[in-house]
Amino acid sequence: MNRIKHSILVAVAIGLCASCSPGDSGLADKQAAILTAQDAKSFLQKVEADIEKLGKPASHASWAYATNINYDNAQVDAYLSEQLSVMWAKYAVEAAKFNKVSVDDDTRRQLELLKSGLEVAPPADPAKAERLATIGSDLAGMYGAGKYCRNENECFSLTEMSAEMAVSRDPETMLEFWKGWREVSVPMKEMFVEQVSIANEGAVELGYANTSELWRTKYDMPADEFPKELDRLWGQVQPFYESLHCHVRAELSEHYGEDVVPLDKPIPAHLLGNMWAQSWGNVYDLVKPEQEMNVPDVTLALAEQNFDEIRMVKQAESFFSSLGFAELPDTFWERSMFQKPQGREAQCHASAWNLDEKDDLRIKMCIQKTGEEFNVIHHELGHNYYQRAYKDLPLLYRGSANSGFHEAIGDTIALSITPTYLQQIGLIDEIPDESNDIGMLLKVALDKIAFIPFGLMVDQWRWQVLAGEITPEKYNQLWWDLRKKYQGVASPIERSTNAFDPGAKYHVPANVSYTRYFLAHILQFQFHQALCDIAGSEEALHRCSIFGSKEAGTALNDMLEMGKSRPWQEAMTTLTGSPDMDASAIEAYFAPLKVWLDKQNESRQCGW
Ligand code: X8Z
Ligand code: ZN
Repeated sequence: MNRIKHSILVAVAIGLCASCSPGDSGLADKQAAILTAQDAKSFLQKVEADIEKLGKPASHASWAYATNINYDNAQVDAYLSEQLSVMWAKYAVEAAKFNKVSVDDDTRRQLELLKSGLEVAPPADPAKAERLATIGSDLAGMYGAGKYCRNENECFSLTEMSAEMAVSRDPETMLEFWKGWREVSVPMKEMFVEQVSIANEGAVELGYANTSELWRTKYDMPADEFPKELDRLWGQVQPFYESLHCHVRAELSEHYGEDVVPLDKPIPAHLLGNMWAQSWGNVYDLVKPEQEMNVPDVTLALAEQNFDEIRMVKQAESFFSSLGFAELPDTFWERSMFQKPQGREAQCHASAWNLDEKDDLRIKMCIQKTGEEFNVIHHELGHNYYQRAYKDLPLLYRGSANSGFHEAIGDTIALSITPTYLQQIGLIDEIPDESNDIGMLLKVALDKIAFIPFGLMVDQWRWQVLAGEITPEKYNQLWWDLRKKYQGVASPIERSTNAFDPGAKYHVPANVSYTRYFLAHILQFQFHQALCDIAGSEEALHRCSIFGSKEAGTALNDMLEMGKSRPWQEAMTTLTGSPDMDASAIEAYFAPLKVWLDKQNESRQCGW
């Protein structure tokens, strides 16, 4: 579970100390009937102290492993993550003893957060808990060190293949890398199946039907209501997505030929400029309007201005500073990993950490000097500023209002990287006038709107898997059924029976829930809209940048500081004035593009 270590649950990670016996908190001897509200408070204090104590070395071990994947670091990471998760599970069980004790709201909320805090719950059987931790570490290592070898002498990392797929227009090369990367996940499947089975035993011991239910209980509403909430949000975006899909498919078909991209079928997944076909901004050139559009090329601008990795991060930091957030500490610059280290394996998937729950903030990335990665840097720093804002709350409140909030903050800021902002910081010379907006909006939609059904389908798959609703032989088939249903994309080739394509996406072997990104892609537009209002912007939503607005910064910080101390609906209200997640800000942002897309699609047959 500590795989959320990439930031969020670093301290809220998990585990048991070998010296902790079941009676350690002193509760074992007391009958529930005589437990008091004061007992509950003392219990939470002990939980906090013990988890903090073990969480710190566990975080450092995780960092050491993620930035240096080798056998020894895997052992230490697995051991400490096991200790922590077993400790958490033990306290989660104990928390239930207060179910009938009358306690104040704040205590009740912390007890509930303790019960549902794990992502992967270890069973009480020590051998099973150990096995669960080992599988977790091993899967992470397999993904992080994964490579595709064309032959004995020519191997490619995921970073290298992703960079090529972003710019390649050669279907053969794209298919080779697409297939190649999916060889890495074949050997993961057996371990994943075992992990699901052990984790479900642990979930049952905590009182949940299975891990799927555990994952769906974390949203301040009944677990069975939450999927309906997601369906509602998806329903709001779906017509727009289908217009975008229709246009992109038609243009790709024009470029590659109807035999490669048939006009009545899902789009082959290797042609969309991204290893997982999850965001499509890299094919902008193939689908852009015929009319010449001046859309800033940030990748080019970064190269022209000689930006290196550190300068990209400094530039992103300065945006947060302009809102009134304090600068990042010196240790951030000393201890972060900005580039792939030489001579050792590392987990390149970007992440943001707070190692000591104070100010030991860091990011871990293998930064590519592209506009896409400039956005990812803002995304990661959003995590760091959130972590810093809630660091003084009680341990169980140190996290985002709901998982989507953590993922949305940096993206919200990145929505303010408008042409006006780029000109202000000297990355471009002139601000394109409004006649170029369709180009800019199309580029953003290719990244953000195309992502939304992917953000949804990953956990539609996982919830079924984690609930034991489908058998391992059907895992891959279900994955592609959902890819088709939600995204309208298809595997370019028949998948072999041993393929485990979900394992080729970081969050599956890392056990990080994915609904967070679906939510974030809705929330970031709501946050952007609210902040633009607060900043007093009179521009159209897509031209608004909150750069330099201390008012917007203060309003954002007010929400971040709440951590998860209140239901997310309250955090939402604090910033936006409304308790609901809602996609109408997306409609407002992209309004001109929707009109344009519908016109392009007039004589086209859409759907798949
Ligand atoms: O995993 C991430 C971040 C780290 S929290 C880089 N993202 C998702 C992904 O890469 O699949 C950001 C967007 C979606
Ligand atoms: Zn993130």
